[in-house]
Amino acid sequence: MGTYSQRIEQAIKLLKEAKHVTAFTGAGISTESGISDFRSPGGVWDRYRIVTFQEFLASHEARVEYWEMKKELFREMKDARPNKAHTALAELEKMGKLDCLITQNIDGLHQDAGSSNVIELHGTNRKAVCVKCGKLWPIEEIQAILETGNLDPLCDVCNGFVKPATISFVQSMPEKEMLKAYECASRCDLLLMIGSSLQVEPAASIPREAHRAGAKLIFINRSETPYDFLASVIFREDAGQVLGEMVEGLKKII
Ligand code: CNA
Ligand code: ZN
Repeated sequence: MGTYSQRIEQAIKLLKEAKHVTAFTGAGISTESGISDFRSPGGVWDRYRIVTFQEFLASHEARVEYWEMKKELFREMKDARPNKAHTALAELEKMGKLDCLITQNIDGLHQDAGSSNVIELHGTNRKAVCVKCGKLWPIEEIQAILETGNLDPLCDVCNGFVKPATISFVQSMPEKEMLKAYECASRCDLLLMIGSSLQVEPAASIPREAHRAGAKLIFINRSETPYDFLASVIFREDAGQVLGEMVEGLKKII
């Protein structure tokens, strides 16, 4: 793997040489902002069962169970601020060095950090949507309803079920976003993969697609992934530190 400083140097060199850089992020980029990731023990996800989209549509009990979990997650996300890793990606974009930012996250922290071209593959927790007519609300409005004790809010237009504007398990992926993401993956010559266990499909196919199309890959992830063998440089160190140093290093040589 090489020493840390060798890998940083190598990553900065790849970044400098690349013409089209795409970043692909997962829950791990937000842990340093205080939001638990999916697989680490003790997080929200550890304490609640996953309610699938079909279950959500089928029963009142499932919807209540779902919203209970979301209420806790909102609490965690409410005070979260972008960390060094989010800021570094926003800076790369401003330097003209990042074409696309594809995220599996639903926390909105990339946008808070100043990134403007964000492809949200799994939707956003910042809004709620009626599953029947598509009406959207800022999440705060629905949160206020939940706080009154109503854990199965209904649409005021069509009486449909209201759900956060995220993609649930066994719900189909947003077509437009997936297409854009594949386009970015196949066009880039360098892909930065940050904070994803790459266990959720089809999102995990994005780095595979970039590799197939000839791009080099840099992985910044605390734990192993099934696709580590595709990466030219691998960091197990924290995303904030690594991305921070990469971008600082790049600034000095361009
Ligand atoms: P995951 O499966 O939890 O993987 C996260 C990965 O990040 C793990 O392999 C960790 O080792 C690694 N990691 C954690 N912290 C750091 C760090 N500071 N630096 C480097 N690596 C770190 O998460 P995925 O994104 O792969 O799973 C996909 C799901 C989880 C997506 O659908 C997300 O929408 C969903 N999710 C999103 C959020 C969020 O928006 N912040 C939080 C939790 C889950
Ligand atoms: Zn409606």
